[in-house]
Amino acid sequence: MNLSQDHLAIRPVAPVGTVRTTCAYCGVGCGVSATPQADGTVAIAGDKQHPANLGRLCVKGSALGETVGLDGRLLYPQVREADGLRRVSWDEALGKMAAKWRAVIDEHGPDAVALYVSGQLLTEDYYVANKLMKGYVGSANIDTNSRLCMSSAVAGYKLAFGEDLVPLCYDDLELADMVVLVGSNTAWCHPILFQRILKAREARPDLKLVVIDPRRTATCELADLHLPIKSGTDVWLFNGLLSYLSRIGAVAPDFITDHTNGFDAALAAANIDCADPLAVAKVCRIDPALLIEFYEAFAATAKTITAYSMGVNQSSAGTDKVNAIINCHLIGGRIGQPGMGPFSITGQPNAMGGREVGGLANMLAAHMDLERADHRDVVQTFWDSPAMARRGGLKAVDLFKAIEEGKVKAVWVMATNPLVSLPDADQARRALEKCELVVASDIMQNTDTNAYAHVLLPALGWGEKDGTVTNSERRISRQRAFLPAPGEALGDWQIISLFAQRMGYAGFDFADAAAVFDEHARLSGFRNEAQDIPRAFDMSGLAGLTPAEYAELEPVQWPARRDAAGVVHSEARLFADHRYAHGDGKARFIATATRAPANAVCEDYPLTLNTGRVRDQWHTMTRTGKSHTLADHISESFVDIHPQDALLHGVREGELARISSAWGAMVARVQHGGGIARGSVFIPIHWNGQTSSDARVGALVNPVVDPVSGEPEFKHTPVRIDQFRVNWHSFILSRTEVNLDSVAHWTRIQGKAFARYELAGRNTIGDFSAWARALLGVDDLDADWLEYEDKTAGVYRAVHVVDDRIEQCIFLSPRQDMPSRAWLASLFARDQLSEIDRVGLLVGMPVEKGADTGPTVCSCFGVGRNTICNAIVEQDLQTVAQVTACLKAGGNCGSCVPEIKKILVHTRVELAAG
Ligand SMILES: Nc1nc2c(c(=O)[nH]1)N[C@H]1C(S)=C(S)[C@@H](COP(=O)(O)OP(=O)(O)OC[C@H]3O[C@@H](n4cnc5c(=O)[nH]c(N)nc54)[C@H](O)[C@@H]3O)O[C@H]1N2
Ligand SMILES: Nc1nc2c(c(=O)[nH]1)N[C@H]1C(S)=C(S)[C@@H](COP(=O)(O)OP(=O)(O)OC[C@H]3O[C@@H](n4cnc5c(=O)[nH]c(N)nc54)[C@H](O)[C@@H]3O)O[C@H]1N2
Ligand code: SF4
Ligand SMILES: [Mo]
Repeated sequence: MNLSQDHLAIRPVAPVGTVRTTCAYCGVGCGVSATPQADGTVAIAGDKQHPANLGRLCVKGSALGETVGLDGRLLYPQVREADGLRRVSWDEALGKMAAKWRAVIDEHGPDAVALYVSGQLLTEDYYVANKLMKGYVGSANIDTNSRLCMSSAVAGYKLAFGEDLVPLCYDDLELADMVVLVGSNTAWCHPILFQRILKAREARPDLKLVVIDPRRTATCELADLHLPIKSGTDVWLFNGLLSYLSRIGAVAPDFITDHTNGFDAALAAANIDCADPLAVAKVCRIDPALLIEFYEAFAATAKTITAYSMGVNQSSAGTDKVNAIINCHLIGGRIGQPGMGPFSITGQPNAMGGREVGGLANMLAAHMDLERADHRDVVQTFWDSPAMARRGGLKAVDLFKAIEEGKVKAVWVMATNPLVSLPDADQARRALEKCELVVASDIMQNTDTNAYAHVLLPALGWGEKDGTVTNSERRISRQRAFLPAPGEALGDWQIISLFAQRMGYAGFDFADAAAVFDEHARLSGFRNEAQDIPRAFDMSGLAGLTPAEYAELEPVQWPARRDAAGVVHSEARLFADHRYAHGDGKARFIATATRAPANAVCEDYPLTLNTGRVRDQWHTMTRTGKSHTLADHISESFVDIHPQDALLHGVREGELARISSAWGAMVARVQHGGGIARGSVFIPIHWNGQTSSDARVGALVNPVVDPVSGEPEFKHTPVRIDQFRVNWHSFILSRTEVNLDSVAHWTRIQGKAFARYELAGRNTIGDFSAWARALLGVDDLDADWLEYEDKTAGVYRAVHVVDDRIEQCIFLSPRQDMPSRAWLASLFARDQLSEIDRVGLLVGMPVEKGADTGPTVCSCFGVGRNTICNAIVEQDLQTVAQVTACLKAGGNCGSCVPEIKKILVHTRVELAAG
């Protein structure tokens, strides 16, 4: 495969003008303007009219155009046979699936089949998948990767409010006087929301930003207060806060009496071991003065928002963490008014749409309860369906256990990559290996999960598919197609509907996405007013749209109801009337007892593994991994460890280490990021079998789950770290794929017109030149091949030049200290190598000053670390604003501002020290 062509693989398109759509990534749900160009590329800009982002985009959103190429796409249905995959027709693929499902259901009942779906499906896809399983197959064995993401938030809201309701909207973040971010690296994971908060603080410096996170993240760099609590101690912290608020009288007695239940029990539970702030500070391992400062600020600030994400949800006490936070809002009646409340920030673009359609195994469509006979009746009547699931289905982790045990015999995985993202990911592999029929719907041909699928189904991807997504503030936005469908790919809802029809089910003859949306909107209002307490999830005002109205639907928040005159009324925030969804109309305090994470460190596994995201990659990298812009910021998996722990465990910065747990092992490069506390390590979630030989962190993660929500404890696994001994280090930049068979450890990184490989090996290399030629596939002895060798030092470098242009280069050393990748990458952008470049290549460093820009800091403008450091020194820059004025860095999405700030401090300290 020729990468220089292939990574740009483009489809022939007839330009359609600018299409307004919604970003493919995070739950902020930014509006995007996409303009396909005549040359097949797509120009991307922020949609100025979208209320979530008003024209701004973060670096991932800005780079969307680099990810829509057809290279690596899954384009045709395929079936696995003894000798590999065979291309088949849709008819054959669906026929094979339907025959097996029918046989399994007939013999073992409906619970022997399952769907495992995703918050990256559109609401229309998600709705049809749920209808199929719950109303036609008659099983609730449909769960979603959102189980791994925000099921604790759902459980907490349902316990407190009686319905899964996010009470706030984004504007509230700008109206608040204090924003507390708990377990949320917002600067990197929800960058546009973070920018909105920062902008609000610029205008109103009194707005206080507090971050509660065991790591000092990029988000903390710009916070007013950071509480680096010991991981897993959030319930102590918030129970302590509840106790404190009650003690100092920061309570709203009338609100508690009139609108809530359970206060006394919750307070009593909090007082058991959290009444003394000193004791709480000790458990949380923070300075008591810091704790008191936070408690005092919280007590004094009515307009406080507590926003939380995975540091809260992904815990064996996730639901309790959520309720401990909500309790602290209920005690002061701080909810339902502008600028205040408990805010679950959702991760995926359509996590919220999944909640609307009942995407989780324990929910029913339109926020109805699977456990309630009257609700089941409403839904079944509306669907006019032959069956109805009667009890909750298997939650993700249990589902994969049941597959391994042979209880579930056929599974259909859709828009998620469980072999990478589930905890104990090797168990997931064993499960799929054993399963009689694994079907995977994806947009990519090669994923870790697809390798175990018997049937592969090609889905339309972002830019090709059409439908709606709902963001964290309940705002429904359209994703619109602006590219033609590639190969034989179909929209997920279409695939599910075709399958349902093959199963003989009526009720799936939707004409288009608009028809599915209409049915979903109608169900949300069906018999809703007749309920004692109408569900807040009601978007019936959006039912009955004409196809043109659906096509042009503007972003709109639910509830969205139509009045008698036909005007749609949408609500930005909930609970202004103090009416909650429990039978008595009141909210509930939930007693939250403290408990430590499920597994503590021990002699064999003395460190705690925390996992999460980096700024420029999305999940398992099937899409962001295609972008060279996004590859530069952090290009390899790493394990962030405190320098003293590194010393203790015999690992060194820059070198490879093996990290292992009771469940599995992986390899990553040791890093001292400066933000990690002693006793823990942090590893990103993104790298997997397609991008690295052995950097799949899911294999290590403890599969223990929260007892209420079933959400796994992704942030707390006992691990050990050991040296990963190798004899040599090497890296390659190449316009063509290389042969990695004999390499002990590798990572593949997308470059602009080349791929970069970081390699390490254990074998002894006899003939350097022969070794290099074999890896790069250059057997022509007449090739333009420059090389340098120092046999005694074990150092070797070679450059393969074709038509005066660099084609490949390889560097080998027993040590990690090799030339700058950024400088070499810049040579691939040239049509011709100059003499000075050739000299540089052989001496292994740039000869020209400034040629090495260093690793990318600002991905939007491609500004490297060295460039920033040089500018600071040479132009005596003092502030981030000056760096931005000088180099543009940080001037677009702003996500690199925390890093620029760090570099600035560091460089100025070095300058001062001479
Ligand atoms: N760049 C990027 N952005 C993304 C994504 C992506 O893949 N890449 N994915 C999206 C998705 S699906 C999601 S769910 C969100 C996730 O967004 P976030 O929740 O912000 O991201 P994470 O990095 O998973 O974890 C957040 C923080 O929780 C902290 N933490 C760990 N343990 C504890 C604890 O016990 N208590 C507290 N208080 N904090 C703790 C971690 O140190 C980490 O900094 O991001 C979304 N946005
Ligand atoms: N250790 C650890 N593990 C984690 C987490 C963590 O913090 N730590 N976080 C968890 C969380 S919050 C999440 S959300 C998950 C995410 O984990 P996954 O959902 O497994 O990750 P993705 O890479 O987003 O997988 C999406 C898949 O769908 C494909 N795809 C993209 N678009 C479409 C489409 O339109 N249709 C179809 N059919 N397929 C499509 C992609 O190619 C990809 O294979 O990871 C979880 N796992
Ligand atoms: S913040 Fe970035 S990733 Fe999230 S929706 Fe907006 S542009 Fe997309
Ligand atoms: Mo997520």
